[in-house]
Amino acid sequence: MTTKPYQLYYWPIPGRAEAARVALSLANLDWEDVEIDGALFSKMRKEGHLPWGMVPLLKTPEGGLAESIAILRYLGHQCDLIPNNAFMAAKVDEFIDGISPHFSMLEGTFGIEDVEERTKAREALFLPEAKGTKGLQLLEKKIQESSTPWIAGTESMNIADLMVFTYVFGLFSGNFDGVHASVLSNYPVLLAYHDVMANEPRIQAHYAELPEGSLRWTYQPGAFSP
Ligand SMILES: N[C@@H](CCC(=O)N[C@@H](CS)C(=O)NCC(=O)O)C(=O)O
Repeated sequence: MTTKPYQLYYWPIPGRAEAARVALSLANLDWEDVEIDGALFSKMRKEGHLPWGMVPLLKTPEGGLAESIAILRYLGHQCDLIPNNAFMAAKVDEFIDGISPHFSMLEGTFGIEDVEERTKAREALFLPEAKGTKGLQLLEKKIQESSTPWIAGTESMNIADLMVFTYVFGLFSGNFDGVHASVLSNYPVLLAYHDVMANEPRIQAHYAELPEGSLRWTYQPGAFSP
């Protein structure tokens, strides 16, 4: 049993929990990364620990908190990733809410048991006009529209940047059959944004030392350089 005041429950991949993990660290909170497996997930669900039947779940001294974006908004206040100006904070929320439906790029492929079939289905997502391609194109458009280096037009990095950076580049780690890092070479604007984020001092320090074989290589500077 852990004695840490904060515990984050999620699968042992970056996925929808990575932004929260980074925020917990940037906020210098005393936290534990609880990597769940199928058995623990079923137990948590059965025992009613998951308000919406899904992970991530953050246990805090005040109680449990689900939904990755709610968790990120909560932690964002503690690591200075939410603008003080109410309008700019709302613009960040607008960005997150607007982009969210375009994010579940691999949805519908996790249940495909045959690896070849799953690989083909995912490769097809990044063909012209397909869901993954449209999602990445939309992100490039939003990056270009921003008047600052940050995705929601803020003066400094914010929770929307953390969400986009950790989730999108995490898709290309090699963990998902059929999602190839080479796809990103078609997205120079996205790659330039990767450079900005990976070199942001707090992000760079966070990912500076990774264990051998870590899926998090995608967050280091130059990760997708030719
Ligand atoms: N809107 C939720 C979605 C969370 C979600 O899709 N979680 C997946 C793992 S990435 C899950 O727990 N799936 C289990 C299931 O659907 O049975 C969030 O952002 O937290």
